[in-house]
Amino acid sequence: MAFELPKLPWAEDALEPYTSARTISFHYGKHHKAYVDNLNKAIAGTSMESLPLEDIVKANAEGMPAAKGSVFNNAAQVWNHSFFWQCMKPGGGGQPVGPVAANLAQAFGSYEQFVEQFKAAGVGRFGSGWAWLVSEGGMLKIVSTANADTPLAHGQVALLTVDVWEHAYYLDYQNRRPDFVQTFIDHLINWEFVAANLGL
Ligand code: MN3
Repeated sequence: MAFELPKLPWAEDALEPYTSARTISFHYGKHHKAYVDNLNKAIAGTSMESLPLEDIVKANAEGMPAAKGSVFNNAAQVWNHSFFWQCMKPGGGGQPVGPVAANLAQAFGSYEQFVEQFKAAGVGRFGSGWAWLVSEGGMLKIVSTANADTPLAHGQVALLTVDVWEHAYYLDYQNRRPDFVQTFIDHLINWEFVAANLGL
């Protein structure tokens, strides 16, 4: 069974004006689709064809005995993007309420400190990659990963991510990555998805 490009959780223009339909059409319709197509080509005729995506990512992570970098890169990018779309929603962002807010305050001291650290992780990632809120051993933390790397490969549970590859923002924000990350925080985060990932 080949992997399929998952449906977006909203219409391509639903995140405007914060992320344009044009950005989503390239990011989802070209970049994400290419990762799916390349993964399917890479695993065709191998024993990986019958594995769940998460298992393919973990088995091909750096340092694993049978790891293949090209399989990891495409499988992890399929997973990362499918996760990323769910991290956004029209009318999202801003300070969460309820149990998620309490979890952030407990882990980072305040919502403002969470924002500062999450933004620093996204803006400070040199080159291409991702900023994440993860849970590791029951503790919330903020990490950034390079290129296709993903918390799945490090025993961490992903709770929230923002894609900081240039293709995620260049059409709308050009070189202004900090503005994109701030806008993601203020207007796009799907806190209900984060709550679900926390088991709340
Ligand atoms: Mn991307």
